[in-house]
Amino acid sequence: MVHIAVDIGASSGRLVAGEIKENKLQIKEIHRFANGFTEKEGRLYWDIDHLLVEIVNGLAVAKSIGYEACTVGIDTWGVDYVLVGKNGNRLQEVVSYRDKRTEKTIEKIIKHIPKKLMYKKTGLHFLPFNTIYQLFEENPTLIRETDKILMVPDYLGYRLTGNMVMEETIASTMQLLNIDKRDFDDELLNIISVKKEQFPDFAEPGQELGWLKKDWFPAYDLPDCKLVTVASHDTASAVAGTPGIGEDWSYLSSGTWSLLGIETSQPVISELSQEENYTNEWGAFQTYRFLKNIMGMWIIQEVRKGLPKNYHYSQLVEEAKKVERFQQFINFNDDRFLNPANMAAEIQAYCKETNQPIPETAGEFAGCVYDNLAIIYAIAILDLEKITGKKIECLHIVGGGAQNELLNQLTADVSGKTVYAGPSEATAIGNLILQMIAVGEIEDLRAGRQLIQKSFDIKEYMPAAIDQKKVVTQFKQFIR
Ligand code: ADP
Ligand code: LRH
Repeated sequence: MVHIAVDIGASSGRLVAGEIKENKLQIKEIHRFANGFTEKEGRLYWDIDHLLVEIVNGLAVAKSIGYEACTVGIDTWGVDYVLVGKNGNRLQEVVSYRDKRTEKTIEKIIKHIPKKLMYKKTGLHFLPFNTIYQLFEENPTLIRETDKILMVPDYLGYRLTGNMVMEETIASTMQLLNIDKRDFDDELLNIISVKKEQFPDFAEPGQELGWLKKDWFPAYDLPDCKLVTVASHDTASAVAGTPGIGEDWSYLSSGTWSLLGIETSQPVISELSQEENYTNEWGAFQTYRFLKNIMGMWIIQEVRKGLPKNYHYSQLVEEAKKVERFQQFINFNDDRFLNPANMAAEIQAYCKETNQPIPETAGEFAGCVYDNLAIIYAIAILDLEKITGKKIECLHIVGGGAQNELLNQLTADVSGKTVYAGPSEATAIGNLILQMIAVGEIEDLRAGRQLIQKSFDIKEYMPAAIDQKKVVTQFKQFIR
């Protein structure tokens, strides 16, 4: 049977068809489209209606190439949501998590509840854009008019089937769930004046969502699609699609964000994990994603926008290879890089302030981004080992960024760990694997990961001997 993954990240979306043939998972990208937010009257919004149209366009492509019937799963980026009124309509445009409205909201919320207690209850990292802070900043009248708050992938599923759920992996990114109760935390809901009834019932990955209402889209010739809830948070799907075997592997889901962590069966909540801002998001099959959000490819995406020439990412990698390594040390995880007006200028300003060489060319910018990301990844692995007391043997890099062989090698070199890169479409693959488990084509996640291992080309990068302590120490001088 054919399955279709709808995977929408912050920079692009795609529909990927997958089926098992000759004991291998075969995938085919059938539709791809750009994603991004735009500014309207000082606020940043996603174009959610356009995303819906692109999904339907992609399903029409599926039909045109001969897929008559399939299952479909949707995953998207985390934290953002849609307010839906009593008549089922969207009450406002979907605000992007990079909007500045929540810049100071963590401080406001922790006046109502100690940070430590909030971390203990939720296990979630403190990022200014978590759903809890966004809802706190919403117009109270609009919140009162809201019948249901739907996370983005759940809203898209609703617009295709008419059925509302709150899939648990994406729900966990809200920082509103109590990790012990595995339900909403009443105290946190009270603080933001939102009622539990304003969310739909929880759903787990693998549950049936419903049939695509083809008659809602009369202009299209569509296949018969049964929608299945997958791990609707893209990072949860990416981890499900990472071919780690055994116990000692870590992952880096490398897209707009770099999410570096381990899969655990229990949350890890300690003073140290809070101090280093590690999170425990919920994964498929009651696992946890103990990970760190690292600013990631967003930095190069934003630098690229401002370059005089239109560089392909692979060209930027080639340019970066030509420059000397470790010319600047920049903590890209600093909030100043979350959404500056001009990323290249922000990097230059930082270098000037810290008396470091100022990048000018495409290669110098890309080189400085990749060098520093490699160091940040290496530090994140060291911290993971320190927090968990676990020895990590290797790092699996998946996502679009896994195609960056310079960064893969640098990451191996600075971390001293063996890096395995690929698949670059791990998120869509994880989405497909969960659909296949749901219909009984694959037994479990472990079998799914073994299938990925044998179906895709995974590149190995062995660490070269470099003085990793020196670069890490030099870098740490610049962490505020
Ligand atoms: P998201 O799902 O968050 O939108 P992706 O997983 O699609 O992100 O990854 C996008 C990133 O992958 C780009 O920002 C870019 O840095 C990287 N990338 C894509 N193609 C290549 C390539 N050929 N070489 C190196 N990096 C690439
Ligand atoms: C990656 C991601 C990440 C979230 C961020 C908002 O796409 O879902 O896991 O923290 O977007």
